[in-house]
Amino acid sequence: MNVLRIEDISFPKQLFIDGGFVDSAGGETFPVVYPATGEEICRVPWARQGDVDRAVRAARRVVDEGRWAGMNPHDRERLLHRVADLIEAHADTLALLETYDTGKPIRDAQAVDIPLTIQCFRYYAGWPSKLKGETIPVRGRFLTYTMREPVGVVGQIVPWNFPLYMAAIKVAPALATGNAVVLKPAEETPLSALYLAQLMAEAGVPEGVFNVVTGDGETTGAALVAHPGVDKIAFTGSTAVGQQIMRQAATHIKRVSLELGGKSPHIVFSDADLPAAVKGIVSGIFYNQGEVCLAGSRIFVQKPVYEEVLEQLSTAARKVTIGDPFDSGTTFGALISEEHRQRVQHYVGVGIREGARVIEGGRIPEKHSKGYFYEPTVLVGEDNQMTVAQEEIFGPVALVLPFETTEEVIRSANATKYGLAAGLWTQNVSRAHNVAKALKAGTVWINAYNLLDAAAPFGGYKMSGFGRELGEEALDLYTELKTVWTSLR
Ligand code: TXE
Repeated sequence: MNVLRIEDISFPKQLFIDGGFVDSAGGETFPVVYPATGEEICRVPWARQGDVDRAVRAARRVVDEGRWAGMNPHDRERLLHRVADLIEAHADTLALLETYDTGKPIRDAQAVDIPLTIQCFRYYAGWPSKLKGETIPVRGRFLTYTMREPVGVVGQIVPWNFPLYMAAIKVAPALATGNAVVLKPAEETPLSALYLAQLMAEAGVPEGVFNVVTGDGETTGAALVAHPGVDKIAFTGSTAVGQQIMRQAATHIKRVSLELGGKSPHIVFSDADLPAAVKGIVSGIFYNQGEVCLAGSRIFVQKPVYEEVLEQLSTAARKVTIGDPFDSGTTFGALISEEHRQRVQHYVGVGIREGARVIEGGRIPEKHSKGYFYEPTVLVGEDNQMTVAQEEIFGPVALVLPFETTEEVIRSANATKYGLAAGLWTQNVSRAHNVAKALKAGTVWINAYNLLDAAAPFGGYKMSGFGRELGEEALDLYTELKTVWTSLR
């Protein structure tokens, strides 16, 4: 396949602050690596505290002058639609950047990351003119009403698994509700956020409304979290960093919303449509190389169909096409980094030591000596307390556990510190809804898995975080509610 190269795509690989592309004040940069070869493809600025401060001050001015929130809501809608149109017009380039940054198959970037991003911007583009308050029937002669106001300056810190889509989930509702944003993409995957900045400028989004600072977590991300000019932090990433952010945010009682890790149960009852269930399991754990917070990584299978599911799952895992992400036939790309691949491999070793058995994968594929590839892996075990049943691996490692009764599987499924998502397969409608109700998870899929829609809220229970992104609910994350009492005497 004749592939565009990164050099062919011209856009400034610089920080985007106050409507312009600039270098970091100290001129420092860091490399962007293509995970499928391990090669450096370009460098981007490393924003230090001073650069973050410049971005926050630009956003602060927008908020203090009311330039964005005060705009006619219909004009804000038009601008956000224009951003969506431009993303659509540049879809091929953005998909390519996502693949270069993440090592994911280009077909996934084209079919999922970019369309979901466009849908997200379109969905929130419709909201500015619909942000209504209420009148409240209080005692006596008062007119009491509520109105929504933007939170102000929002710092948004996103991970590397779906770089542009994770940004869109946060940026689109924040801008729709009149906030100014400073976005920090993950250090592994900064390119699509910078490209988005260019599209924002082209669409005519006013200066300072949207800013991007590239850099690592410990300096750039932490500077954003600590900055007193930031009113809210929206974060997606590891639970450990989420905890750190919550602690730091306490200093200024900064608003925080967190979308963190998961160890989602995926349950197959013996009356399930097994071929469909196995397809769901494969997508649940191997899609995006398992680097998905929603990954269905604990697969509970009812005993009468346990052996059959294992067999079908092994066959399906062997059929996954690992290879060059730019090859349109590739369904499984590289992991994000060598460090991450080692983490995945370490977990497989721990699983084996704790009694799990590898029935598929568990190795670095020989064919792919360059790049950070790892085979789709299926472990079987008995014990839901094993490390690999409790800790998020964030890679292509399925753990299959047998169960007998519905009560037992509900108990095991909920016996985790996480609560992001869950899936279940059965043809019994009552069981499906009873189990869905009993599962402690923010999203439950019945006879389906891995579905998202801009209109459907999504977020976690327990240590998977709090706050709901997407849907109407995300508007709550980016607005303050003001109550006004007026005496009518
Ligand atoms: O995440 P980090 P990492 C989980 C997954 C994965 C593990 C580690 O289990 O294996 O986390 O991945 C920024 N202050 N998830 O190390 O460190 C960082 O720069 C402010 C689940 O990549 O949490 C990046 O932009 N920001 C997850 C973002 O946080 C900080 C997606 C995520 O990085 C910071 C990613 C700090 N102190 C990883 N430290 C999901 N829920 O989808 C880091 N960052």
